[in-house]
Order: sequence, then structure tokens, then C-alpha cells
Amino acid sequence: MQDIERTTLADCIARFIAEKNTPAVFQLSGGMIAFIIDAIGRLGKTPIINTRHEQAAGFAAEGSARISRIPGFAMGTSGPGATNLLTPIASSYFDSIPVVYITGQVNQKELRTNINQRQNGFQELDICEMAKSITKKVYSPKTAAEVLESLNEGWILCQEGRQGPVLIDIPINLQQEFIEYDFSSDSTMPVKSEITAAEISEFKDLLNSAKHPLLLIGGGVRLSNATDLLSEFIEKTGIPYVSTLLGLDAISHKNANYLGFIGSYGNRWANAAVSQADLLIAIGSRLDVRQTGNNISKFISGKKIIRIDVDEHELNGRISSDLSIKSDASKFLQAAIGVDYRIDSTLFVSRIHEIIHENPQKFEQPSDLLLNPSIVMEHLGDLFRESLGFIVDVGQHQMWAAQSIQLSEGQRFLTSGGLGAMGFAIPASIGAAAARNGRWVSILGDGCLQLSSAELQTIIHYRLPIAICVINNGQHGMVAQFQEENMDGRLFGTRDGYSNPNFQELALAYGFRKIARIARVEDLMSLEKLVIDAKDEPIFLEFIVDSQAKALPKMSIKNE
Ligand SMILES: Cc1ncc(C[n+]2csc(CCOP(=O)(O)OP(=O)(O)O)c2C)c(N)n1
Ligand SMILES: [Mg+2]
Repeated sequence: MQDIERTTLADCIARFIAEKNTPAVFQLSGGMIAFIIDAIGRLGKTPIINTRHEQAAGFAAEGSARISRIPGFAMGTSGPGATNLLTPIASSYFDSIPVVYITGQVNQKELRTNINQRQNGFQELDICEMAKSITKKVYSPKTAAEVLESLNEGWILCQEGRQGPVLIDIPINLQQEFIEYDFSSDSTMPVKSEITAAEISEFKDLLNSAKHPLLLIGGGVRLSNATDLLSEFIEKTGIPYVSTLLGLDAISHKNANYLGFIGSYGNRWANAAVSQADLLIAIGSRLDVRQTGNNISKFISGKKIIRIDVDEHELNGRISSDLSIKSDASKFLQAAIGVDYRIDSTLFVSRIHEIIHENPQKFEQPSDLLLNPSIVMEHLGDLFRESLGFIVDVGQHQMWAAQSIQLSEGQRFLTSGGLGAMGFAIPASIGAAAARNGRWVSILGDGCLQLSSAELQTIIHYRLPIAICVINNGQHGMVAQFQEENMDGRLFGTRDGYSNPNFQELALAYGFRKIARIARVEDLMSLEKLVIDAKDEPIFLEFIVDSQAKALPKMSIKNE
């Protein structure tokens, strides 16, 4: 049935977004985007969440997309609004998150006509040119009809194959044009490729010839909604498994066959499991340098490798494999579950568990710390065991969290993987909270808080049930650690010339009422009551950690 209406383009866009059921539109206002925001507001179907910085709007849209599995929408005005979106655009590109970014552009009459002219209109800026290399596609439509085509195509493209962001830049004069639009036309998703019988038979042969197979779980498992299939596959085959940073929340942590978090800051035992395995099956992981270290020959030594990735460019990347299957994790696991295979890995697993018992994560820190960050993370995992998940920023605290939080079944763990962008956690928690109501826990360093503290107001404004947990070591710890190792202890910019405000007073000023500052391990117990009393209120917790605490173990970065 046709449903043709004549409205302004801005109204069409609002209606298009409403029909997609995205949890919210995240934005910071400006003249060139105001007609679109106004149309969304008047239609009243999609909540508008106003952030204090466009970067936060983008990270929030990424958080929303990760949790709702519906592409996020982030918007900003032309010029500085658009450039402020570049960091989250890159973040969603590297971590393969479907987000539709919409920027307003100046009136077409004001656009420069000569590429050598720097600027013609006020806040005119060629954002498409800048975002080309960090998007699946950029659109600079020239007519209202082209805007709608871009929306339809971009909506599909951001979800198709390896997911990622698209950007649509819309001149203000087009936004106000009247246009006829058929709202009944639906955008259907293309069918994904099938796995061949030959690939599955090779997969089976490699499994049968291995003594110590190990699954390496990457972010692609969550992205293709394959977590249930993966649990079934693990249950059925008995193959032990490890995880990358982005794969942490795709698997059960409460299973003896879970052998930890791998990589340059991974658990010692998880990296030992990788090194002792004779078959590594990497599902939805691009095996980047943070996972393998830069000594590739050491990483692949003594083992066969099977890679499953939706992106063929990754399959032919820096790590070669014995079998490459171009598929998303879900399609692959559907086929792999049919393979008749079971292994008893008890001996292999118990050897790895010995390492855990002899050298647990907390032993990596000096024994005289008043507050051991690994114990803080274990405690946060326990304190917030009922929460929907943890959203973690970038730095030493990120690695401490990945190493030591034991996730409950189904709990989420979001972080900025490929881009590693400080300032991610608070805005991404805002997006997660818009997508799913319930307690979210945001873990960040003192440095990261100072990149995103304005968004504390967004949390308070919408009364979002977010618990902020600041790991305050009074420094940019991750970089200070790097300087200590490589620059004879000179600490320019990380400790020297760096300072923090009083975070308790800051939180109070923003209107947080459930606040605590913990400096000693014995005080951790007092938090249980605070968290229960808080119910769904925002919480602000600060943990004082000595600057001597390090992100360890650390894989060598030296080329051999
Ligand atoms: C936007 C951005 N700028 C700089 C960096 C480089 N960097 C990585 S970790 C880090 C320090 C983070 O400090 P803090 O939040 O206090 O975390 P800590 O390492 O102390 O736990 C810096 C500066 C980055 N990743 N992102
Ligand atoms: Mg710090």
C-alpha cells in the first residue's frame, strides 16, 4: 500500500528515523541542523538526547547501537559541530558499529564554487572529504530526493557485511524544501553469503588433527548476534576459549573452559593458553597488534590458525592462516554446530588453571598498595553483578577492568577498541542507558574524566541510572608507564604539569547525591549499602590508586 505525503525534507527525515525505532537521536544544536532536530521534536516519536559536546553525541550513538542492535543516529551542525563528530566516526569505523551521522551544511548558494577557496559560507566545511577514510560511505546529496536516497542506502550499508558508520551532509536549504515521499517503501537487508561444504570439511579435518584447539573470541561474535550459538558450540564441542578486548562480553566467564583475556595487557594465563594451543580458531577478531604483539612469528609458532571474518580484507591481513572463512560469526557457527566433534580438554585446561592459582592478577601489583586496582575491579564486578554492564574508558584502568572483572551471564562490556579514544565511557554509557533502562557502570580514569566531565550534566539532566567509577591515580597512568619504560622516567604531561580538580566537589556541583571516595581496600565493603540505597539514581564513586600501580603483565613490544 502506498503512503505518499508531501512534507518538508526535515519532516521526512524525522519520520524515516522514527520508523527505524532507534532508541534516541544524540545531538548538540546549531543553526544548520536545527530544522531536522525541530522536525524530530515536533513528530515526538524519537527521543532527542542533548549532549554537551558533539563527540559525546557520537559515542552515545555508538553505545546505543551496540546495545539496541539498531543503528545509532548522531547529529551536529556544520563546521565545528561536524569536526567534533570525527573522533566518534573513527571509533565506530574501527569497531564496526553501525551509526548514521548527519551533519547540517550551509545553504548550497553559500558553498564555495572553487576548491582552492578556503571557505565561502560561515561555518562551511567539507566534512565529507575529511570523513571519507573513516566511514563506509559519505553522502553529499545535491537535492532533497537525493537526501532520501542517501538515507535509505546508508541505513542498509551501515548494517551490511562488516558494519560501520556512514555520514550524510545535508544543506540547510534542502531541509526546508517540500517533497513527496512514499513512506511505505521498506528497506530490506541483503542476504549474507553461505559457507561451503568444503570449508566445513576442512574445518573438521583441522579440528581432528589438533590436540589442543583453542577458540579466540572477537567482537564480531556480538556484532553478528551469535552469542547463543557460540555458547551452544562451546558446550557441544568442549573446546576451551579465550577472548579479545572486544570479545569479552560475548562469552560466559563462569565456565572452567574460559581461559581469560589475551593480548599485550592480557592475563598471563590467557596468553599462555594461546602459546600452548596447536590450533587457534579466531572468530570475528582481526588479530591486531594489541592481540598478537608485533612478533608475529612467535604468535603463530607451533600452531595452525583458522580465521573466520566477515571482512575479506582482514583475512588477508598481517596474520596468515591455514583456513580462512569469509563469513559472519553467526552464519559460521550455524554451520559449525553441525560438525560431529568433541574433545576432552581437561588436562590442557588444568595446566592453565595452575598458572591462575600461582599468579593471580592481583599479584602483578606491588604488595604494599593501599588499594590494589585488580582487587577494585574484582570488587566492582561483584558489587554490580546485577547491572546491565560495564562501559570502560582508555588507559591502565581499562586493562585492569578487562583483566579482572568477571562478567555475569549476558552482562555487557563496552570499550573503545581500535581507536582507543579517551573520553568514550561516559557518553557511551549515556547511549547504552537510552537503549536499555537499568544500571550501567562507567569505569574511567581521572584523565578520561577530564575529557568528558561535561556529560555528567547529561546524566543528571536525564537522571540516567549510571554509576560513574573513577580510578584516580593522579596521572595519565598508561602513558606515564610508557615514559617510565622508555624515557628514563621523564614524565612530561602525564604527571609533570598534570593535575585534577576535587572530583567529589565536582560531582556534588553537578548534582550527584550518591557519592563515595575509597582509598583503602577495607573501605570497599561500605559500597554495597550505597549501591542498594541508590536504586536507579546516578552514583559517583572515586577510587584512589597509587601511581606505582601498573598495567601488567605487558607483552614485549620489541621487534625480535
Ligand atoms: C583522545 C586521546 N588522547 C590521548 C590518548 C593517549 N592516552 C592513552 S591512555 C592515556 C592516559 C589516560 O589517563 P587516565 O584516564 O587517567 O587513565 P590511567 O591510564 O591513569 O588509568 C592517554 C593520554 C588517547 N588514547 N586518547
Ligand atoms: Mg589516571
